[in-house]
Amino acid sequence: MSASASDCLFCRIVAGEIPATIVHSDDRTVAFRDINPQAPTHVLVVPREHHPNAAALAAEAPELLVEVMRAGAAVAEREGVAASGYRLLFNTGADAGQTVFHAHLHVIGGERLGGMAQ
Ligand code: IU
Repeated sequence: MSASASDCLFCRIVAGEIPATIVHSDDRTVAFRDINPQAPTHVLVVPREHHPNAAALAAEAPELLVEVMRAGAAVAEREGVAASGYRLLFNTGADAGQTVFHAHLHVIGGERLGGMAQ
């Protein structure tokens, strides 16, 4: 873990150096709209601290993983998708399609979702 990584896109969004549409922010997490949404609601929740993926986050700061999940649930409530259902997803590693190596929780919903993939 490190507080931030200068070459990490999501650290730069957290720091306000790259614009994003922020939908939630607290002292440990930030949530913003995915630039390439896969459903009507597609938000990414990230810890402010840099952890490369969800497994590292779970190992290094399990209480922060809970905060990320809690923020994801709060975003789903605010987006109006909690009652109908939504998906919380961590892609972990290249074979899963992880492209940004700062742990991020996808909050996806707003329509009937197919399959298991993002
Ligand atoms: P993945 O789980 O690592 O595949 O998800 C990365 C997501 O980050 C993906 O859905 C992108 O559309 C999204 N994203 C973004 O929201 N803003 C960006 O500047 C970049 C990627 I690059």
